[in-house]
Amino acid sequence: MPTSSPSKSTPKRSASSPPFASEYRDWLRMMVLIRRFEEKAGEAYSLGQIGGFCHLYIGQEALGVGSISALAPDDYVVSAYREHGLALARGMAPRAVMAELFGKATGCSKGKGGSMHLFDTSINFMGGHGIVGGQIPLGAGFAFAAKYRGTSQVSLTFFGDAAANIGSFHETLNMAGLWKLPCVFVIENNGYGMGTAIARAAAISDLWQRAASYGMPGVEVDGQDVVAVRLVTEEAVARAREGDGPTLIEARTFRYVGHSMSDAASGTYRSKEELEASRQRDPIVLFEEKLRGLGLIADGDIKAIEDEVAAVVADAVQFADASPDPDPSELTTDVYAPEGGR
Ligand SMILES: Cc1ncc(C[n+]2csc(CCOP(=O)(O)OP(=O)(O)O)c2C)c(N)n1
Ligand SMILES: [Mg+2]
Repeated sequence: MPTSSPSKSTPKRSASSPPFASEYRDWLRMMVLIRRFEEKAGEAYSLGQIGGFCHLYIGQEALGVGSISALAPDDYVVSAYREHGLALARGMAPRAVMAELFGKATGCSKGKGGSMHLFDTSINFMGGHGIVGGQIPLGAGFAFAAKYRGTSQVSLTFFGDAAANIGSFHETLNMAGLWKLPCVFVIENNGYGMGTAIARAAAISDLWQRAASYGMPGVEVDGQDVVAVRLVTEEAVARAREGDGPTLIEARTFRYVGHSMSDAASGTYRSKEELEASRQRDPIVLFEEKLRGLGLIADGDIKAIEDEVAAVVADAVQFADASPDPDPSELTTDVYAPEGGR
C-alpha cells in the first residue's frame, strides 16, 4: 500500500465550512485550559508543591485537542509522559490531574503515579508512560483486544519524534499493519528528543514516510492547526473502525518550554530565534484568529473563557494542596491487577 503524501491526504472538508463549528468553542476552551493548567503546574513545581519529573505540554495543545476530539467515548488513548494536556482533553477532571501531580491521594492514580503516570480506565485513558516508546506496543495491544472482542473501539497512541527511533515503534507498526489493527499512531514531532534535534537522530526527516514499510498510510499534518489535526485524525479513526487498519500521523509541533522542569530555560540546544519563530505560530492564537475571521467569536468570549478557566485551574490547585497524602498502607496496593479484574 502506498503511503499518502500530505497533499494526497488533503482533508475533504474545508475549515471554513465547518460541520463541527459547534465544537469550536469547546476546543478553544480546552486549549486555553491546558495552557493555563500547565503554566500553573510549572509554578507549583517551582514552589516545591510538585516533585519528580514534570513535562509540560505548552505549545502542543492543538495536537491533543484536535486528535482526541475525533474519538468515541470508549476508544482508547495511551501516551508517553508529556500527557497532562491529553488527559484533560480526554475529559479527566483538572482536580484529579493536579492532585496526581501533587502526589495526593485524590489524584487519578491515588498519588502514586505522579506527572508521568496519569491513568483513568473509566475513560480508557491508559497512561502516562515514562519509558520512551513503551506505550507504542500497548496501544497496539488495546487495538488487538478490541478486534478480538469484536468491538468497534479504536486505539489512539501518542509518542514523540525520538520515540519513533525506538525498536518497539518498528516492531509494533509491523504487527499492526500485518494484522490490520484498529489503531492510529500519532507522532508528536516537536523537533527534539530532550536536547537532541531530530535531524541529528533520524535518518529521514519526514517520519510519516516510515508508514510505507508497514503497509499503512502515512500523513503529515500541521500540529499547530487544531482543525487540520481533527480532520486527519477523523479520517484515520474512521479507517481503523471500518477494519481497514492503522494509520501513522506525523504532527509537526513545538514545545515552548524545556523538555522537563529540569530544563526550564529551554537549554542551549535551540536558539532564541527558533523559539521566537515558533511563537509566531502559537496554536491558541492561530485558532482565535481563525474563529474571529469566521465571526464565531469576539473578544468578550475569549475573556469569558479565560476567566472561567482561571477559576477552574485555581480550584484544581487549591483542591490538590488541601488533599491528603496517600496513606502508607497504600504502598503495596495496586501493584498487581486483582484476579479477574481489569
Ligand atoms: C527507553 C528510554 N530511553 C531514554 C529515556 C530518557 N528520555 C526521556 S524523554 C526522552 C526524549 C524523548 O523525546 P520524544 O520522544 O521526542 O518526546 P518529547 O519529550 O519530545 O515529547 C529521553 C531520551 C527514557 N525515558 N526511556
Ligand atoms: Mg520530541
